[in-house]
Amino acid sequence: KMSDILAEAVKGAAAHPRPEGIQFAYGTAGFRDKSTILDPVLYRMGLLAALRSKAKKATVAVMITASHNPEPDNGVKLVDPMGEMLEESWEEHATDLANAKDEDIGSALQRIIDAVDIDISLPSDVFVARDTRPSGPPLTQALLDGLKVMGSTFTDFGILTTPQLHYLVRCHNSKGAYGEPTEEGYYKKLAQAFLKLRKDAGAKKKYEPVVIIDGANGVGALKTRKLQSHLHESLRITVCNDGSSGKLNEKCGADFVKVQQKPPAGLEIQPGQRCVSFDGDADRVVFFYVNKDGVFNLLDGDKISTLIAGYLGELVSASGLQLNIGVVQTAYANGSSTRYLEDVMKVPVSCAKTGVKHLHHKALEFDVGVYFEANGHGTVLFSDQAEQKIKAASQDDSLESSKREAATRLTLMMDLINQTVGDAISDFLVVETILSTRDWAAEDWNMQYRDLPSRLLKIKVKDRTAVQTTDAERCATAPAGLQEAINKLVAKYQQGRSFVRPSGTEDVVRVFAEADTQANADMLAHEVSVQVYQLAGGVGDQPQP
Ligand code: G16
Repeated sequence: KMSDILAEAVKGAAAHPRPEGIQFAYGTAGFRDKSTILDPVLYRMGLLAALRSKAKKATVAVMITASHNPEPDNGVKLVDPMGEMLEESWEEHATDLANAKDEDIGSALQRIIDAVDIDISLPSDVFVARDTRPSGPPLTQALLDGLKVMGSTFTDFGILTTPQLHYLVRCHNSKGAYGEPTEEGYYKKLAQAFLKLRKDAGAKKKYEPVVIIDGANGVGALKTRKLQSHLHESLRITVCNDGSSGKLNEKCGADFVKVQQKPPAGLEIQPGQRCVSFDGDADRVVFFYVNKDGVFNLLDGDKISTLIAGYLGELVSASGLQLNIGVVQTAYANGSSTRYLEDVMKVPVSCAKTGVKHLHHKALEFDVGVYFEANGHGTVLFSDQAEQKIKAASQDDSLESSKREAATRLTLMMDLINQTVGDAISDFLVVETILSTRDWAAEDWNMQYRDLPSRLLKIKVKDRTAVQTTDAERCATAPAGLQEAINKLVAKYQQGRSFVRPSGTEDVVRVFAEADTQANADMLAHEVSVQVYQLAGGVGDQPQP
């Protein structure tokens, strides 16, 4: 009975009391905070996940991770049946429930049930996984308590990468059409596609099948080891920062490498050696190398999307299919990448707000939508129609063999790409495939266009919601006067561009700037930071250059 379930939910909250005076918010990637205060949030997300499953009449998933954040943090995000991010209208329900007082949980649940019109008597089923954080197991327990109170069935997969969980729930709900719903099935699907794409590889002059992976001391390292045996001798991978000594994300991982613009600790790198950094839950990837003069070169999400869009574009034309390809970026995309895509490659580019869900939506507008955040989070979406056309062409004996072969390669690329969400392991294999096909070293790839120097800073303020933005975060609407100040500063610099936005995963305001030289990008970022500090209620000392 409904009243019994609600009463049980309230009773269950006694073991997961909500601390006074904290407001939780479902942000860019779910809830993120110090792990020590998240227990009540996890319990409540157990309750919510069961409701979501009932509402969708399908299995949903819950991932426990704080991804790129430091090890003491943790977080939780819900995954919808086809492996998408939780539908946006439910973020409010999640926030409401997370903030409900223990005794008010019943009425908070009732509000959601009424608003969405959920039949509570339906069954619910939830897939659960976590990253390698030590706080993961107790937080999983809190989540499972919530699920049990709701009478939900569940499968706890233990430690997985975030994209693996997205993959599993899609496989399960598509009744295997997307792949075998097991971790092994994931490795098999990717490895089979990868090995087939390598078959006609031929002799290489520049591409070397040797790569070093920085696993951020997290789950990506563990899972890459598992993948390795499936790849046989096709790729020689050395996994560093595998968690055997260092701390998660500390001086390593994709976020560190991207923001600091330098190699992670724990790697011994030869000039030209291709290196790869994953983040804490392996949904982001960036590449880098050090040239013979010792200069660090980053190949970030923008370089990855340009590489992929270029290659898929070639395959589509070679197949003779009429499919439009577009790229989705955020305001963080390097200005050179946008210009290169639009002016040289003639590919349409759209700009979305930060957060994969926003990019994902926009990418759906194309037959083949390539979306990447500069930080390395992204993937490719093929519309159902595109997928059907490609598959049909690959089996059409009446087509010229070159067209059929191009279509066949496209089907293999579709298998290699995790279309549910950005996936470091899958994206890494996609890039390796393209580099090998093109016979490119990292340096050749990097030469496609030259990045404008940029700088990303973070500023602590009393309340980060004081900063508000519009136009895909490129323009600040609050606090008053901030955008005018930014405009004035930007005008001083050649090729200057800058914007600010409140982070959705950390308690800071982010400041981005790019300009003609590194010194200018640094100075512009600094000057804008001072404005944020002064106008948006900076905390602590004023930023120093
Ligand atoms: C998350 C989101 C990304 C976002 C990043 C930073 O990444 O999934 O879309 O770019 O946070 O977001 P913000 O600037 O709002 O803090 P991850 O890898 O930490 O899950």
